[in-house]
Amino acid sequence: MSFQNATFQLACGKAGQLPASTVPEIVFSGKSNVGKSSLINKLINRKSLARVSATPGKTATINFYDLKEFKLVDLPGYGYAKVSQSEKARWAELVEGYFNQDRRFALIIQIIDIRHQIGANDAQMVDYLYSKGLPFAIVLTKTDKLNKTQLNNQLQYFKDLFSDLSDVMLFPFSALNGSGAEDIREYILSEI
Ligand SMILES: Nc1nc2c(ncn2[C@@H]2O[C@H](COP(=O)(O)OP(=O)(O)O)[C@@H](O)[C@H]2O)c(=O)[nH]1
Ligand SMILES: [Mg+2]
Repeated sequence: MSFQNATFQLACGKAGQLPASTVPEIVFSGKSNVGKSSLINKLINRKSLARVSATPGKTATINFYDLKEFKLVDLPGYGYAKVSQSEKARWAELVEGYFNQDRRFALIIQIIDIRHQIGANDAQMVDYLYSKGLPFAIVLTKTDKLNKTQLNNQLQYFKDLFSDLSDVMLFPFSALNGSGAEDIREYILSEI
């Protein structure tokens, strides 16, 4: 199994149109603009297979990337303030519709910006994953934006925050310099 030769499979905007789950799925969840697409591109060594956007709130589809033995699934981002009520409802229907299906959820990667305190939406998402008994790990992204002291402080903050979730892994990561990518790849392969 490897991260080579990923292909884009499809973008799906409706839960009823999701493709059947045939192989294990690695799911990427997080706030708009947190760096989901950048993480996916780094893991598969591609510059821009997953679309990286400077404007948050655009991707309201679930995107599937095919790696033969498993799939990477890019969920639409949440928490973008300018999104309408009806767009929010559509997001919830799509994401809950996805998680309520009988699928092969190998690992959910919850991505959080390491620079800030956890947002209400992020905490809610972690609670949701936990309460559904889904296997998940946390990736703390944009580490390149902090100096060493800030980085250690934020790592400790998140370790303390998630200390109740004893077996949940935390991975610091930077899409800019790639640090953390190999650990995340290894962990994903160990969970498939
Ligand atoms: N410095 C830095 N910028 C990042 C990192 N990850 C993502 N970005 C930037 O954050 C913005 C949003 O990234 P994107 O991957 O599109 O986020 P998504 O909306 O969660 O898919 C883009 O401008 C990226 O270049 C990172 O680790 N370090
Ligand atoms: Mg994206």
